[in-house]
Amino acid sequence: MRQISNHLPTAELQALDAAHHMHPFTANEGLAKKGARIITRARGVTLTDSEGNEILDGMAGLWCVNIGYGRKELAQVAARQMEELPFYNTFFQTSHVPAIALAARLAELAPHDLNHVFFAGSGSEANDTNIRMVRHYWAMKGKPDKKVIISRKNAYHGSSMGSASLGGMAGMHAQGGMPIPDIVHIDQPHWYSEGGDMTPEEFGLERARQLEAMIEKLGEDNVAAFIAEPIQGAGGVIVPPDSYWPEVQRICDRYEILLIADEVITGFGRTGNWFGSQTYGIRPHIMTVAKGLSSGYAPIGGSIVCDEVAEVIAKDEFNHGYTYSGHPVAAAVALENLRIIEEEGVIDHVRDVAHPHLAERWHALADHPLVGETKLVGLMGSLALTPDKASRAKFAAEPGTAGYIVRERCFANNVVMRHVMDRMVIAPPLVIKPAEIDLLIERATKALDEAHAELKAEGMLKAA
Ligand code: PXG
Repeated sequence: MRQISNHLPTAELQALDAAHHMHPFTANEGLAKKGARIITRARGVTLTDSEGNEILDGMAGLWCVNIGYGRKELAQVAARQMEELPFYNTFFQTSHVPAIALAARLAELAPHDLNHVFFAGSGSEANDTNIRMVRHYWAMKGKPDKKVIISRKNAYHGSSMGSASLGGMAGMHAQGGMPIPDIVHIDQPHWYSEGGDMTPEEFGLERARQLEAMIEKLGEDNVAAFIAEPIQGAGGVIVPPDSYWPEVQRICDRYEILLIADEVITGFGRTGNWFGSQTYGIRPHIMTVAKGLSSGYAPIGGSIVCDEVAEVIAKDEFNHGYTYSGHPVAAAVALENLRIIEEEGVIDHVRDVAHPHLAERWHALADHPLVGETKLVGLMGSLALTPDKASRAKFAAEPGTAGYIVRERCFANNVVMRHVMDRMVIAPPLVIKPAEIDLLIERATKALDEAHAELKAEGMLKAA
């Protein structure tokens, strides 16, 4: 068998990649012509590619490497756990120490009475668990008609049939027969794009009250739950107006429905607290977690469930589970990651050092001719690209064209920033230092300047 290693020439790796590897969310034919960028190693907040470029990772991998790359403690814990017990299941009345310890730790960390954990291998799987769990909960309570889950347009909850149906991505629904039945979507609290002449506060209330209107329309007896990300991540880091979450909470308290907070991105320090629900004063019945739970070092996710729901579900066999629910190696890695976050004061660093420093630099980008607004909560931020700041105009070009150009200029300047249509987003590792933030901003500014010049030269600074 031929060895494929980091030491092969980039072109050869790219050719093998193009021949055999189907990339997620990618037009693979186009990528094959261009060749994928190949990342070979990483330390702290810095990636190295197969050409030796050092790239500042403004996205923490995929919103997940919260403690940064290259922490040997996690590698050692994984190796030790693999030697001791690489796998055992948690079905058939068995358990093991890593799953027990991680569930107990999550119960400690999670707010209120979120004391029970159903493990999964990813955020998508965890949200599939949630669909089945909330419907089964109501059936167990003698209300089998309470099945509908209300979600939001432009939400992202995963890529499996269930979780992608919860999500509100039209492009995903268009492929493969989604959404599955009994999932409906209300509008998102995206003031910049959809707020028109309303103030953000008025708009936040209006969007929250769509939840109430939808519950009334469907009938409370038919609604199982509302699911939402405290801050929409993949949708473009859409920070809701301050009026939004208190009103949603009021509505959830008034009606007999469950609230699911999808904390896959907002969990584990991203917003400056352990959970985004704490940042927004939300009291969910279930929290979805993944990503930052292990800082991406091992695939693991889960649903953290309140006493009432867990107690009802416990009365009968819940016919659901994954081979890798509570995988011992992933659970041990997650525990070590949580130890580091706590003992090294990573969340205090976000709140007291990294956020204030980044906020000052990030919001200054609002003066750039291409930037319409800047948002930052903890260490998740976004900026809107616009051809006309005053009117919050969209570009005349196909949506996403300007964003793509900025992203390409970011890569060329050795910084990773993602674009979501014509919004740029960042979510760097939580351990990022002030000097690294300065470098991120310096490179991002250069990318914005170059993109601005390119858009101008191509006559693309026209409003729609
Ligand atoms: N919920 C939320 C809020 C997420 O952001 C998932 C669930 C699904 O998790 P898994 O582990 O199944 O991927 C996510 C994942 C992007 C991007 O382009 C974002 C995610 C995944 C892939 C790409 O921003 N978020």
